[in-house]
Amino acid sequence: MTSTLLLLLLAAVCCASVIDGSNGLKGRVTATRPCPTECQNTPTSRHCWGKHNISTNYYDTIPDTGRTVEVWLSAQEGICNLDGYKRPCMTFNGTVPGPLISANWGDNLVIHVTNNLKSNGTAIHWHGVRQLNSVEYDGVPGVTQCAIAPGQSLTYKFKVTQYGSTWYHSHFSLQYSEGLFGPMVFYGPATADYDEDLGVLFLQDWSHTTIFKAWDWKQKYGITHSLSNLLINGTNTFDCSVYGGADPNCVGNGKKFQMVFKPGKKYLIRLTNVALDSQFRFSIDGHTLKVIANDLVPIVPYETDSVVLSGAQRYDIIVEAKAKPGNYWMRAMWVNHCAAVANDNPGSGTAIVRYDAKSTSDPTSTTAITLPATCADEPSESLTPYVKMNVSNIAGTTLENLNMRLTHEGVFKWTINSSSLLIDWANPTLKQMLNGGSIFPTPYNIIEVNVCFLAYFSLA
Ligand SMILES: [Cu+2]
Repeated sequence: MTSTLLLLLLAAVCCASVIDGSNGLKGRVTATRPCPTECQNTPTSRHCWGKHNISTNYYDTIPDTGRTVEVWLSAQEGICNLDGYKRPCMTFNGTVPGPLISANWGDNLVIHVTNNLKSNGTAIHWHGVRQLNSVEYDGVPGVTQCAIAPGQSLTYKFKVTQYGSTWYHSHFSLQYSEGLFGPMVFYGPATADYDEDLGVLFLQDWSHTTIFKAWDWKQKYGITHSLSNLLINGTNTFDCSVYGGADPNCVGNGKKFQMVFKPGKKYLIRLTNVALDSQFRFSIDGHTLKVIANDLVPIVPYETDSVVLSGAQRYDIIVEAKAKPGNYWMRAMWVNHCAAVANDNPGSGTAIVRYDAKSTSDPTSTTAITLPATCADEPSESLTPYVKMNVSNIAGTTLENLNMRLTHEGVFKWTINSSSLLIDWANPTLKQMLNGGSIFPTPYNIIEVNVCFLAYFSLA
């Protein structure tokens, strides 16, 4: 009994204990060797992650780091000048994009959100984050929670079961397009090596009028207000002369985003499309992109000269600095033919890659890449998940009729089976279900599915 206990204890302490039972002393530890060092994640071993690695099935295996990352976010109003034009906006902690939330795979996140907006409720969604046993923190007002009232706070708590790149944003009305979004990075292994992680690179569109005003005009008068500009990581230039030089809000001090490359280094860039409308085709003149992850799913790497991002999508790319040292345009080509709302500066989505940090000149590089002909995603044959998972036992499918209708107030609404849902913010559906509710009004379009099917259903 004692020796068994000893054996178990030693085995627990040292994973590589050698047990020799051949000398007749069954179960006695006769020799040990040092534990092998856990696989370290370094520039030449990005597939490693301690006891886990890039082959670990992250659906079944969730590391427990025992660490909690605590973050405080304030949703507030202010004046933003992102491209040389001052306008009212909404921010997290005073900046657009908001502060980086980062954690390790297996950490616990505790995020305190305070609503300091004057008259709007809010709720924050962690885009693409698996809310395993924490669905009440998914951040969808009227579905998983009541909106946070002005002056109130809510603490979101969830476990980081995935790794990769994503973003957080208000899920309340149009607030994210007013600036209420920020980067979220979960560190973990990768399917290819890189030297330096340059973080999230946001591709965004931007309006010089508030989106709430634009929405109001659309609803009341049917006028579609075009957006004004495109931004990369929340910044760009803007030519005030188009406003006749008479608009006092156009101060014209916008800047292009810049990145500095050292020759021979490999950089990880976490591309994220946070636009209100449409896709981007991203490229860097003179450089090849190695794509290693899509939407928190590590993929078998593939090389390409450009990558197309639909709304809210993320692609992690590795770019090797092996062009002739100089200045190069980084391009987020806005796919105008896939947009419902026009942009006054559809060609403005550029930033600069420099090999010399001191250089201030504009690149003269060119590209042969053109806008995609269709509004399709990256080709599905390029997107092979690194960890194979079997999804063949989905128990059932239902076919529902998605459409649009024009209301008598002249507003377009999405429909499922000809009805649209105006959610009751004061009575979230999750609460209704927890209270045993089983009767829902027709607009809720309740579709009965079995438990297996439900396991694959995701909110928002
Ligand atoms: Cu989202």
